[in-house]
Amino acid sequence: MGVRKVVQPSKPPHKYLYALAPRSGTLGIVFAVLTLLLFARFTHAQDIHAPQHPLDALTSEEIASAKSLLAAQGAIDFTAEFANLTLEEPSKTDVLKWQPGQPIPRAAFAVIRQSGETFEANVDLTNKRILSFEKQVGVEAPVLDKEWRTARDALMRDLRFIKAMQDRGYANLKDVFCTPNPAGYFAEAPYEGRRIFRIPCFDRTKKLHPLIARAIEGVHGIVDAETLDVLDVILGPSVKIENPPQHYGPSLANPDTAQNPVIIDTPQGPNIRVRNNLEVEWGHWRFHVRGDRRAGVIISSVNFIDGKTPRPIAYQMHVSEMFVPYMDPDPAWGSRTFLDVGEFGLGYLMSSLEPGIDCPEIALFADLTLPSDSGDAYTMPRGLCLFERPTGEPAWRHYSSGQKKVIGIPQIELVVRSVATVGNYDYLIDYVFTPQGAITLRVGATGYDAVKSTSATTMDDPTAQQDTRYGSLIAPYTIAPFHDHYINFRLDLDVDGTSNEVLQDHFEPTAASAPRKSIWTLKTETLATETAIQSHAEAVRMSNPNTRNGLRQNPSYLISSHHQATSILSNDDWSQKRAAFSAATMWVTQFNPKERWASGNYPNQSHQNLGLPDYIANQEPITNSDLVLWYTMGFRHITRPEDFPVLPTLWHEVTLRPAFFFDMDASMTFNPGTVEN
Ligand SMILES: [Cu+2]
Repeated sequence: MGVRKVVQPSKPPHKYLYALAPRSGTLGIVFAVLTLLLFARFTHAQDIHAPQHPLDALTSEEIASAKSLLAAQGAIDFTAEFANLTLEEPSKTDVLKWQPGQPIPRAAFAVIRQSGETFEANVDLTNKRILSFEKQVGVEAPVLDKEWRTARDALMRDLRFIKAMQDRGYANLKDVFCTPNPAGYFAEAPYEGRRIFRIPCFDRTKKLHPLIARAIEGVHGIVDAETLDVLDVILGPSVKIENPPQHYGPSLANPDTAQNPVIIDTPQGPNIRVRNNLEVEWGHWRFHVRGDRRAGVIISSVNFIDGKTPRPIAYQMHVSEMFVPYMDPDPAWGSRTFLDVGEFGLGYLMSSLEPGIDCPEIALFADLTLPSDSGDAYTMPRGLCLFERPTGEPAWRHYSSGQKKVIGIPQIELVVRSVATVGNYDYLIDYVFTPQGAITLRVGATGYDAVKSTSATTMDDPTAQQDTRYGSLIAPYTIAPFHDHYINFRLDLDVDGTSNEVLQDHFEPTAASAPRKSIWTLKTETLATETAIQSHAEAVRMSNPNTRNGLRQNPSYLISSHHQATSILSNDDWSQKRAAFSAATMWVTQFNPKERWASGNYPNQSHQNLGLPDYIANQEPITNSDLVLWYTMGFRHITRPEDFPVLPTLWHEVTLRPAFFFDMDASMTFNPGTVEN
């Protein structure tokens, strides 16, 4: 959506150091000094330390080196813009074989726009040479910052647009701002083969709330980003922007009740250890984290220490695509069929995390190094946070009538969080690790609803029923069109090793002898070839047929889902063709390092889905081999007044839960800690 990166000034780290330190005494001072050393290393690790792990993100020096190699060898000139410049991962086999202390091969992958064409480059950073530089035909690279601004400015200079705005009462365009949207694809002949934006505009003067501009209906522009030709100014019925009612506006946010603070604290210090760049240890968990311009955050090498043995669970987990289609046929709204990961990139849209709002004050915050459009590195301050929290619930408990007491332990979990701000929406993306060996992937949608203007103030107004056919009246003069959110996670699970298979547990109603008439029995099917799994009514597990737990059962991880809406758009709808992954809850593919994105490598203005439907087309066998499970988290958003002025964070999740993996509850060996009074 219309988007800018928000780069907030970095806050001095001592604030967090203080929060980590014991509260008083010599021990506290020693702790603070030690933590200062650790923390300084942690926050700036990627800028000042050489890579320590084959999957570490590119450092700023490596980004500079890749760009200068491309320039020195004449592959790029000063006009080149980078839609990506990120780590080219070593092969999975090499990473799995790698041991600390061994050499770390380093390579970069770049997507470059130059002279209206798109190129992919592979650069060997270790040996300082370009491995490949290839033109990509028939694709559109993700949206770049400069073209976003120039396309917007071109529209605002267009005489047809100026006249349309004057007709709507905007003699001064300073009262108007416009936000180019990725255009999607609808097979419209005049735009075929062009790189275009669709550009709606907003009134910046008569706000109902300081955060939310009001949409100027009935005019939007279509601009060629390359030539800056304004191809069309599309006019429709206008809606007069009325002054806000008296009780709406800034005063709305005044709290009328006092509240004592409620905080998360680790009074004796954190249990999280961060080694090298972003190698994390917490309880029995070990994993690696890096930032990436497209995926946002990538979690790799996830192991659980069982006794003394590290047991692999996932080689890699990250968001692979996000599809947000709006359900209003109005030409300015129906084209909003966003594929935010491929059109922009979650790392590109990342916003800094604010201590005390986004993450607890005690969280560990990491700055991330990311590539800018110019191919230079920049630092995203506090792009990631890690924190432990008590859930306020028992991990388990039982009231023993024999002992006449409650036994149990409190539940504590580790959260890895980042936020992508996509226009009006903010998506919190969490990976939550539990002592029981479960990993929950959570997406929290907040920010505010995309809004459309109406003349109706209540549902009693004569036009209100008609106006709200495709959305809800969420405030006077304000409709929020209905829409969906589909977030696909690429889950390269390796349960106890790379050779896995996917099991589907079917529940079968079965006749039973008296006194019962029926029970259900379990029938487990092993999936044979790459496939989409349409329904999640039954259990799906990633299992290892080659290893066994202490009870001689094949270990598996169960996909335990709560938000599994799938798209009900027709298959011939262009947006559905481009985001076909959204029609199935899960997809299973053979591991292939080139298959990474659910809607393909280049979803911007794509004509078809070259992602998952293409990946499974050859129906490769999936028995006892290295597999990737792709999970579509889906939710339909029926907008409501309670979404106004800001959207209370709506959480959606899926849990990867051990099943026959351990010999017993893994949290039995977890010490939740006690606080001395
Ligand atoms: Cu929504």
